[in-house]
Amino acid sequence: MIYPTIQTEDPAVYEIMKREEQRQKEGIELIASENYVSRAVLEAMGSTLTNKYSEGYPGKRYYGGNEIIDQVESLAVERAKQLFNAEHVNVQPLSGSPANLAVYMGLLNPGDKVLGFSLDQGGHLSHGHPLNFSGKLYTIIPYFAEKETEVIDMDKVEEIALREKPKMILAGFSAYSRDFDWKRFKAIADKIGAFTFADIAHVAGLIAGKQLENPVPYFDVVSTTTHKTLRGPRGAMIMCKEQFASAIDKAVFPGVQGGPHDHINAAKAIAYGEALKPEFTNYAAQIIKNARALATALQGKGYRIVSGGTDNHLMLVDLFGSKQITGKEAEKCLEHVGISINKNMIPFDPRKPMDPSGIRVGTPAVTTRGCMEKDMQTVADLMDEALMNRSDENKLTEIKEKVKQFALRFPVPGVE
Ligand code: DSN
Repeated sequence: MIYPTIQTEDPAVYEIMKREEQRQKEGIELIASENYVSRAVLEAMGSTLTNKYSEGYPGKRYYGGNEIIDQVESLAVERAKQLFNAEHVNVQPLSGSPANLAVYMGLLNPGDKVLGFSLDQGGHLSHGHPLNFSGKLYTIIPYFAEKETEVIDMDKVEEIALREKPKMILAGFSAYSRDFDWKRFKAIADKIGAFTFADIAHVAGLIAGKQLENPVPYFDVVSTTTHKTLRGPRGAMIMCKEQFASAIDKAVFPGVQGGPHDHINAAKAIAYGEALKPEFTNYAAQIIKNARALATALQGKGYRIVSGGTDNHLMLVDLFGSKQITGKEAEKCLEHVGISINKNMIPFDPRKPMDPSGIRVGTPAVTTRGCMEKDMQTVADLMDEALMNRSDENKLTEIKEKVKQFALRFPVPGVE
C-alpha cells in the first residue's frame, strides 16, 4: 500500500483501504462494469485539484481563480473530441445517471415519449425504469429482445417506433452481449423525426479502441460513464452535435449539477490520453477475445450463454436454466472464493430481480491485469469448480487459495 500518510493519520481508514486493495489483488474481477485504473488516474483523483470550486464552463465561471482549472477541463474536452470524433463534449457529469438525466432535460419536456430498452432485458435504470426519474417523468415505451434468439430484432423496434412516434429513441444497455445497430436506430429515428440518444457506458472503451462501431458522428447525443471499459475515473461525459451543445450544457449546469469535480476531470483527461495511445486498441481487442474465450469455455462445461455468445466485453450466463443454480446462490458462492460477478436477470426471466436466473460476467478488468484467452479456460474451470462444490466449505476454501494463486500471477496496475 502506498498511502503512508493515511496509515499514520487515520489507521482505521487505512486498514479498510488495505483490505480492499488486497481483495482486488487476490480475486478475479469479472464484474462487467468494473476495471483497474492506472497510477496516473489514481494520482489525479487524489490531487489538490479537489480543493477548487468552478461552477460554470471554461472562461465563464461563477468563482475566481479558475484560470488553471479551465485548462484541465478544456484539455479533457479536446481529448474526448479527438477520441470519439465528437463535435461538442461536456465532461462535467458526475456519473452515468446524472449524465442521462441531463440529456432528458436538455432534449425533452416531462411527459414526452421515449423508446428505451427494457431493464429486465438488459437496459439500464435510467432508460425508463418506473422507480427511476426516467420512468417517473417521461412516458417510456420499451423495446425487447426476441424470445427465440435473445437478440433485438430491429424490424420490431421500427414497428414500435412508427406506431408510438417517440420524441427520443434511446439506444444502449448495461447487460446485452450483442453489438448495437446504431445506424439502423438512426434510420428509424429519422423516419419519425425523433432525437437519437446513445448510452455507450459499457462499450465506450471498445469504441475508443476501434473494435465496435462509433455512434457519435451521427447520433444527436451520446452519453458514457468514464470508468468501465474506458478505464478512467468514476464519472461520465456527454457528447453531442453542435446544435444541441447549449441545451446539453445548460441541462448539466445549472440544470442537474453544481460545481464540477476538477480532480476527476484531470483524471478523465489522463484516461482519454491513455485511450488515444495505439496500445489501447490492443487492449480493447483483447477484452473481446477474452470474453469470447470465456463464453466458449463456459459453454464447454454445459453453461448456457444467453444469445449463444458475445460481441463485446460481457455475457449473461443462464445458470438456472442450465445448472439449476440461481444467480443469487452463484454470486454468493463465487464471492466466497474471490471471484466477483453480479447476479442478473436474463431476457424473459421467470425469476425475480433479487434472485434471478443468471449472472453477468465481463472481461475488462482481467484483461487490464494481462489475462489472455488461455487464461479464460482456467477462470471457467475455477468458476465451475466452485459452483459444483457450493455446499462443501472445505472444498471452497481450497478453491479460494487456487483463485488467489492464479490472481497473484497478474499485477494490478495502479498498485503494483
Ligand atoms: N451499474 C452499472 C452496471 O453495472 O452496469 C450501470 O450503471
